[in-house]
Amino acid sequence: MSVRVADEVREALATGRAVVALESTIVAHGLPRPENLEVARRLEATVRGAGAVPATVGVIDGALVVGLSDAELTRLAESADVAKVSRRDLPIVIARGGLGATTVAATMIGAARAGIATFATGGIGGVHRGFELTLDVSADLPELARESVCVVCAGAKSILDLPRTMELLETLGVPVLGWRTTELPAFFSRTSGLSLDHRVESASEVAAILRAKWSLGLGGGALVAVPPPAESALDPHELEAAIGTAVRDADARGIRGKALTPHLLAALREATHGRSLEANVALVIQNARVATEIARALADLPASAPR
Ligand code: PSU
Ligand code: MN
Repeated sequence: MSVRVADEVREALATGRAVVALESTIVAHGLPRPENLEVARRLEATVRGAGAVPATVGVIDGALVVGLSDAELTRLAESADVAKVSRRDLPIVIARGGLGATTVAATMIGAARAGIATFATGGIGGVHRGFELTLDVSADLPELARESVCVVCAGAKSILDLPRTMELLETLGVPVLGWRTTELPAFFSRTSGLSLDHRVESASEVAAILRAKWSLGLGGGALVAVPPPAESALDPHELEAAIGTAVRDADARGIRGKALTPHLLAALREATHGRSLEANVALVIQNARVATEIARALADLPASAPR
């Protein structure tokens, strides 16, 4: 069996308790050591503290694991060569018995197979700047159209082409809900200049929208976009120059494909010194809290309601 669901997660799901999925690419490739492991543990503790069971997803010795143990989480955070696993990579890493960190796309697949409907992350992948030449569009976007999982994020980083990312989400039929906002957040900053058509005020509102979507037979996910905490948010104008430089540098050095996102993240971290890391940690923790509220609201829906 290539999917392994942790006992605690399986029992929680069987008894109708709230469960929140978490990804591992952010741990292995998105955050520097040793903070990555600390953040991964804090995320799980946040979900627990808010009243749900956390299920971090990753590939361990060829199994797609939903609900990593602390030892497994440590392996992903500390090992030197952890594969970055998206939809296309899953069968290969599994067949070869490998170790891998799952992207938003692959984490959605794991969550969906286990029956988890809520997932918290930092930012999703999207349409890259210059995609008209490279066709670089993250596999996260089509996955959002495919798997019935609600993804709670802080929008996406402006290393991406955010207007085109929004267009593609619309085409794919993915609802994007602004969490107490009518503007798409851009991960480090609360603003992107892009307005959202739908604002939600509460977790029960999100749960009602998900129920309506899924009971209509409209499979696929939804995005809840949560603005990062104001105290640690960064100035978008300041970021723009650093992003421009990082994108041009990656292009000049021929960095593309799955290496591009981790490269841009690292370049941005350097350009902003420690402040981007602090902002990053604060926002994922907040997203884990919001996702837990949503998971609890979904678990509280009458049992007859389809999920
Ligand atoms: N964006 C971030 N931080 C991240 C990622 C994206 O701000 O850690 C990770 C997520 O795991 C996401 C993946 O699913 O990068 C997207 O990679 P790609 O663009 O190669 O699809
Ligand atoms: Mn890509």
